[in-house]
Amino acid sequence: MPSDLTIFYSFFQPEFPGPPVGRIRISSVATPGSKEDLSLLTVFSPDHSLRDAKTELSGGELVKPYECPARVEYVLEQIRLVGLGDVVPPNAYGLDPVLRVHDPQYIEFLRSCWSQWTAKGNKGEAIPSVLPSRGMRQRVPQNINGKIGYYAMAVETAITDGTWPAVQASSNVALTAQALISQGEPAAFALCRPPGHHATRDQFGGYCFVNNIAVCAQAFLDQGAERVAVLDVDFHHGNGTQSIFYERPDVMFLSLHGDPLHSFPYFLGFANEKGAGSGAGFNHNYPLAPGTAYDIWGDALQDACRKIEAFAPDVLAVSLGVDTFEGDPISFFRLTGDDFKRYGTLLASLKLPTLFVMEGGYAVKEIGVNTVNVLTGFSSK
Ligand code: Q9C
Ligand code: ZN
Repeated sequence: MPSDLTIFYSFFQPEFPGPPVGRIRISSVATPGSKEDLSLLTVFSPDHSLRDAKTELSGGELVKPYECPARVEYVLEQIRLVGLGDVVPPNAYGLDPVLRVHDPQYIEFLRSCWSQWTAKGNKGEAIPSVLPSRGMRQRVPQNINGKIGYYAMAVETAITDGTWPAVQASSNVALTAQALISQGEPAAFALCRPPGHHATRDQFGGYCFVNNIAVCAQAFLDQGAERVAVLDVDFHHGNGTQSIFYERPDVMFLSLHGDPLHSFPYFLGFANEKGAGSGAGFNHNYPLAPGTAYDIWGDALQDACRKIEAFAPDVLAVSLGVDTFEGDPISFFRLTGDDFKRYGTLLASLKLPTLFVMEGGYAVKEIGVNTVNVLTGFSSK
């Protein structure tokens, strides 16, 4: 078990905090010794379960959220079953790395939203009802019912009692995996929950609050990396990540997703969004039609990989959502279990230090197999 990870890539600062202590060796479920040790480290926190909303606004009803605690427990179970590698707890990084990509007032809103909401006598979970839409002023109201609309990019996602501590745990999970890579691990998996890629500098929604992968990309840069590629393979466009880095040439963002004409988030993710200012040419969207299977999806990924190679980043960060699965209840792609393994292997051919960050995936019973298929496809020689 490596507790002496001292190999630093030349672009990283050696004074960065060390690896987590007290690694957990996951006990065997199958016959001992029967499993390959694929040696891909996972970072996980049980505090994800504090995010346990009762409601999501869906089709005009308040339903049980698709983004539920069982999701990552299934992934963890599959990691154990296949012997992917050690599972380690997160370190606490505080808010500084989060505030490198998020608005301080927004973070203060996330922290205090639930207490302000309940103090107003609201009976249900905190959901916005009025947003600063076309023609309205963009200023922060004082009333929490207005404030929550100001800070929302969509209204399906309720803020609840345990949301903020779970969000903090999620970003710590991501940053711990990021640190492992900065210290020389060739790859690591941040088993984050809640997810992050829809969260902008100052908006939550689409089940996301803090943009974990954007926080990590910025952390790599702050530690000396010159270029980071963020590849988003979640079914949905990573609007938050795109918008955070849209005017920057040091982070290339590439996203394969359901065409926003037909799918959430509807208002961003089109092919002609190429970046702006000095970021022009560093944003690449692949909007894909309903029914897209691996023949088309895999070609788009190949194209994205060629762009990543030309960019020559120091590190690759993958927004890993498996809602591209054919059985996903809220999405319209047709990837099979085997397809996840295939594209994991394709990503390994880039031969880059690679950080995987968990995003979506709502076929809960299959989410473990699909997610771990990407990681074993990546790790298998
Ligand atoms: N009634 C992520 O995958 N729309 N977020 C849901 C279901 C929101 C997805 C529609 C989808 C958000 C991280
Ligand atoms: Zn998604």
